[in-house]
Amino acid sequence: MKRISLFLISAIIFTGLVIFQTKANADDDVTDVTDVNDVTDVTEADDAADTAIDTTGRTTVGTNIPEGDTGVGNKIFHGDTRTFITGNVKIELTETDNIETERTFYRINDDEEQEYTESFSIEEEGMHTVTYYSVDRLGNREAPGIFSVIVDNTPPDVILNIMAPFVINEEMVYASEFFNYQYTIRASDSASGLRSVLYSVGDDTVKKYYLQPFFVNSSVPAKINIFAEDKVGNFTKQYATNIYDEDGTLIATSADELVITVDSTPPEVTITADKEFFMKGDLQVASKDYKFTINATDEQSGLRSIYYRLNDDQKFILYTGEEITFSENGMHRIEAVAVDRVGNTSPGTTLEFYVDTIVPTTEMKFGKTDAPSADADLDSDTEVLPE
Ligand SMILES: [Ca+2]
Ligand SMILES: [Ca+2]
Repeated sequence: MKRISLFLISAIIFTGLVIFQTKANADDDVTDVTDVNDVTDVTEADDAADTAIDTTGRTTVGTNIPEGDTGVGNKIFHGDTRTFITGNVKIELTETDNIETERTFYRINDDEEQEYTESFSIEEEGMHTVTYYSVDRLGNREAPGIFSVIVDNTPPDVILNIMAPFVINEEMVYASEFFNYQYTIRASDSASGLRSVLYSVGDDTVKKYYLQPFFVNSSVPAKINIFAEDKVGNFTKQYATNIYDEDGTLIATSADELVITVDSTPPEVTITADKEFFMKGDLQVASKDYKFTINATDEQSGLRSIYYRLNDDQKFILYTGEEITFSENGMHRIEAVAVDRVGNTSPGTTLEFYVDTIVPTTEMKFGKTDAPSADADLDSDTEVLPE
């Protein structure tokens, strides 16, 4: 019978170390509850130690994300049913015997059995079974211990999804300096599992990612640094990028390849009458037959919509190409704004004019005739000669 203890001291020394302890004493007690508890305790201690060494250091606000794109870790992680290590973790076999142990042997999977002389590691990823035993001076041979570990050298997979209401117009991709880009990080680790995901926006402080999208206001996508770590300390800063428009259409898989043109120019709006105004001094005068239309153009992202209001209206309403006419006599005003497809709104364009509906009035009176008349003598400009 054998007894296996698993000690994790990776927190104390730089390289992780798994120790399988073998006892050549055949009478020794078997797996007892205490051992299980010990393992559990050690796992917790390991987690705590990991926190002390790595996670805390990295999550502290203002800490930079470590250099390097990827790295193979050196931690040991006890899952509910399985133990994970990396190719960097050293496995050590220690033996005890009541008299004296002679030699210890081990075998990895179905490989050839070898004598144990120093700690070893398993580079190859996947599930491995280590079989080990010792023989004492008197030829007593321990029943082999078997322990399975899963080697995980692969850092988490990370995808950054960027979404914004991009506009594609004539094969150009337009954005606005008012855009709030939405960033979602998807990280997963198929072996030991994900421990944590940290990110920073440009040179800003490092934050922990809590599965919630975050938003950054900018004209083009911000540089996002992502640091994802699995439970055995493999980390990655490399990630795939998907850039989507608001409808969820994938428009690029790299922020570098995507050429974004920032449209910061609102549409230009014109309000026109179908006939020329009659000018009375500076006053533009129209009749009730004048028909007004509103036009807007945007050379970049394109026009989205036009809104207008008349006279003292409080609210703008959507303009849908209708002809606007006025039947009331007096001053009138048309005010229009236009919005382009990335959301730039033009300042108000106003046209003021007078609509004249008042008909002329004509009076008839008798004027002077060329022939002198009796009345003519009374005209002031007629010189009345003295008698
Ligand atoms: Ca992994
Ligand atoms: Ca524009």
